[in-house]
Amino acid sequence: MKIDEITISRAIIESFTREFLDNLEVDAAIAGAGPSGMTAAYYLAKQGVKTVIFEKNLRVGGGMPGGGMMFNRIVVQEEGKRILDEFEVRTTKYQKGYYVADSLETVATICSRTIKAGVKIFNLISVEDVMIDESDRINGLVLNWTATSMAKLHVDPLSIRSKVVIDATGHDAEICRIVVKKLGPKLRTKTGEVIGEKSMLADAGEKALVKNTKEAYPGLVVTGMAANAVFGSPRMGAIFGGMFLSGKKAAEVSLGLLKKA
Ligand code: 48F
Repeated sequence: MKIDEITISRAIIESFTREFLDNLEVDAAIAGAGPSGMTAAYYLAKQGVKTVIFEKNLRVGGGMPGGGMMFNRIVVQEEGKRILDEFEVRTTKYQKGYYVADSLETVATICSRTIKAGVKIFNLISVEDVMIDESDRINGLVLNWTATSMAKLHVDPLSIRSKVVIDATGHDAEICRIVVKKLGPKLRTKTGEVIGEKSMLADAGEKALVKNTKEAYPGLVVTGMAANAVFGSPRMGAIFGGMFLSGKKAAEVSLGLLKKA
């Protein structure tokens, strides 16, 4: 068979376009393919929820590939290990209650399991705004190519509709900040604004993470480091168990919202 360049182009464009069109209306749309976003997506898809992730970067994994200060390992505690076991990510016991995993194996395995569970991940696409209904409830995302915003090109975005949106954008809590900027200080925090994360205090940070994983605004669930940033809890560094547990809880909270919708 003689390989034809135009058939390659057609295969890529048609296949991508078909999947993008198929994800214009979904049950759950997630901003960010870090540990919390991919874990939330995985558990939602396992329950038959139509789920899509938009990741602004070229690669997935968020803060995982870099491990702790570029030592590409992550640490999880007992509860976090149970989730890694479910994904079949290998861990090594360091000492009682502390397990170490290769951060690249973790990213690759979770990403693969998440996609195979039925989640579509679109990389290189940034969430630049939310879509709202007449009562200001969030019901979708506004998207643009990351390269467009990096080049500061004046290009209008496209939108997708979703019954529930999850902010899994990490330390910057980008979607919650957009809500405050565009819709006012109406988050379910003490001030209605993003409180901002506190300095490192790993045990408290990990414990607060799951508690902070909730609906922060009608139609918007917040997970991962974004949850601690929004509700003003400490950071925790390269321990990742809380991120996986938070992702799992975000899936549960979102399922509850979907049942009510
Ligand atoms: O930062 P990230 O890994 O967030 P996470 O899931 O996990 C936090 C840990 O990695 C680490 C930590 C552990 O103790 O503190 O920091 O809470 O992943 C967030 C992802 O969201 C993407 C970003 O590129 C990253 O991959 N992201 C951020 N803003 C946007 C976005 C946006 N506006 N649109 C799309 N993706």
